[in-house]
Amino acid sequence: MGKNLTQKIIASHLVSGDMTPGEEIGLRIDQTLTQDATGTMACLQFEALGQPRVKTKVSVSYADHNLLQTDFRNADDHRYLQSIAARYGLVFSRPGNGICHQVHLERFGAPGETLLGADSHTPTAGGLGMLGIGAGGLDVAVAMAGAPFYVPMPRVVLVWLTGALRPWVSAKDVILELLRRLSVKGGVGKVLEYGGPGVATLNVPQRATITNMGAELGATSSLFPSDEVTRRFLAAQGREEAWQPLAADPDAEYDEIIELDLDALEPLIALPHMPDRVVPVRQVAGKAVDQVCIGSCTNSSVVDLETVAAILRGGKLPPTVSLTISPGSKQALTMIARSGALGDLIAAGARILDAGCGPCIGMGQAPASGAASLRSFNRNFKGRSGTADAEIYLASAEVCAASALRGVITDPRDLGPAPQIEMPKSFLINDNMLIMPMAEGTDAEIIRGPNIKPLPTRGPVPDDIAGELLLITGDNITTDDIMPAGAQILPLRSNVPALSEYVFARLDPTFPQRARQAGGGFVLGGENYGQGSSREHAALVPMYLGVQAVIVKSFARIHEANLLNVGILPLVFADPADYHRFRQGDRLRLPDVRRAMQTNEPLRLINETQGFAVSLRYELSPRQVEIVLAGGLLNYYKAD
Ligand code: MIC
Ligand code: SF4
Repeated sequence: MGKNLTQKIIASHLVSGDMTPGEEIGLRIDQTLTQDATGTMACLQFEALGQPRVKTKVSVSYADHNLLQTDFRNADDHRYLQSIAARYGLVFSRPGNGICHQVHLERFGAPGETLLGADSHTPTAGGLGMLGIGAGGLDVAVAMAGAPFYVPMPRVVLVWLTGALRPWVSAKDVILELLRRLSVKGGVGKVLEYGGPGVATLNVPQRATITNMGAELGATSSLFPSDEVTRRFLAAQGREEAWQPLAADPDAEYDEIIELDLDALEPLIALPHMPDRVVPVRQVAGKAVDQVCIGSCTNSSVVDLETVAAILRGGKLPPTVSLTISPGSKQALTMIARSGALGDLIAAGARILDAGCGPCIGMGQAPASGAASLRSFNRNFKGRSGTADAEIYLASAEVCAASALRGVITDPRDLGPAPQIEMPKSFLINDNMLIMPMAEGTDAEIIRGPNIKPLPTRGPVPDDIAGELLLITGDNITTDDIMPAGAQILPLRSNVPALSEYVFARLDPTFPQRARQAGGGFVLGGENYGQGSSREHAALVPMYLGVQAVIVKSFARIHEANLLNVGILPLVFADPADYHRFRQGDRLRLPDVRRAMQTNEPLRLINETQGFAVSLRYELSPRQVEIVLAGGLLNYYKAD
């Protein structure tokens, strides 16, 4: 039996386990990426591991999220990251060089290699045939130290593409269509592997838009073959030597097959407040928009920006619309500056922001109260923009540009012929914003500002856990709900005590105080708990507040791993109906935890207030049980 491409890359990096879906496998990691919102913690953890130098082929530390620098804190974090990179052998990508995923695709990605990133959109690299997986900072720190990354062997879904995109229909519409069909939990435990005759019609920036937003499906990764199109992209980046052809065997088997006819797609849009609330643009056309934001790791390549410029050329924004453009990389920004497209954008009235994440993570450009904001981004979770009652819509760069011009949500097909923008034959290469590490053995000084606080720690999990039920959440709770980001909070990512004031801030601002008063306790959740970002802070900070166990109907992969990495028990109701029997404030007890978990028995959760008990399961390998019982991954490694 032939292998699919996912199995081929996994097989060539397998260090433990067998490739049965759901079973834990250990993977050798070739490259890592971290960014400044997850990277400070990952670097503190790397320091705690006591290794002299990173052991990967390439590890890059990006500064792209925290670019507002409203006070000393962002700048201090960046200086710390830069000094760590110099000392331990990481490449440092300076603020202004661009968004980690975009820059990594341009300058580092390599077909057939593995990339572990402390950011959920790491699968963007799948546009190049590289297996990119998102993880918590600690998992990435451990991979930087040369240890394998453990993940359940994914089921592999073939997305069979036929036809070609019609004018004004874009790669964003491909992934929005998949979100419409599969929902935000439809990809959990899976890799989406693209195949079929439609693949060759998509260039690498288009493929990367699709693999990027596969994260919103909850997928472990998304992957395109490496073909002639990939070779041309790498050659245009001056990196043809990184190319190798890669494809599934003709007789490869898949766990599932989805057919998607590119010809049949039309412009789509995600309605507030979930990326899977997708409808055709024409269904909401005519709705007024107050703000349009173009950029993010989904849609900020030079091809996207040239397309937007072509649509806006000679036009003028209506007085009701504010338009911002955040380029994905310095490369993309320099290229539109040289081509004149930047001038067209500015002339039309666009505001040009730093090459970075910007409004996507709520670092500036919070919309006005109750405003409608249309964005070419990947997430529209409630409140993430910085304005609790703003309505955020997600669509392609084309739909965004057309709507900005008209002041209302617009199907771009109404604008007449579509601009034809080809991928450049050669990209402008200038790596002067990448700082190479110092030679091994150099005693580079590590510079810590006052905002960088020590890592919180905890002891092993006790045998008997009792406490209060602190909060009951619903389905699809995101890590933005658990540990919000944005301009006020993001600068605190290396300061857990300060961050702890904001845990669950959007769901229940009294949570931190109640958790402190109760000395910690339990949290209950519904389906797909912890979806979205990879931020380990959504586990680390609740641990700091004393949360002992999170009990849900089902977990999102990265968050579940982050919980056990900090020693919080990630538990699942054996009977999901039991979720409804609990009330906030109930006194709960988990007896006999260590013995039961060491012998792989279900746990019993006793509700002492209401006088009943329910059964709980956990989907953890024996290795993961040891980690969580040790009180987390750092304790586990230190005990080694
Ligand atoms: C996001 O898009 O939510 C982020 C910010 O990039 C996160 C990482 C983080 O919280 O730092 C992600 O997607 O993993
Ligand atoms: Fe940055 Fe947004 Fe991409 Fe996250 S999703 S890496 S915040 S651009």
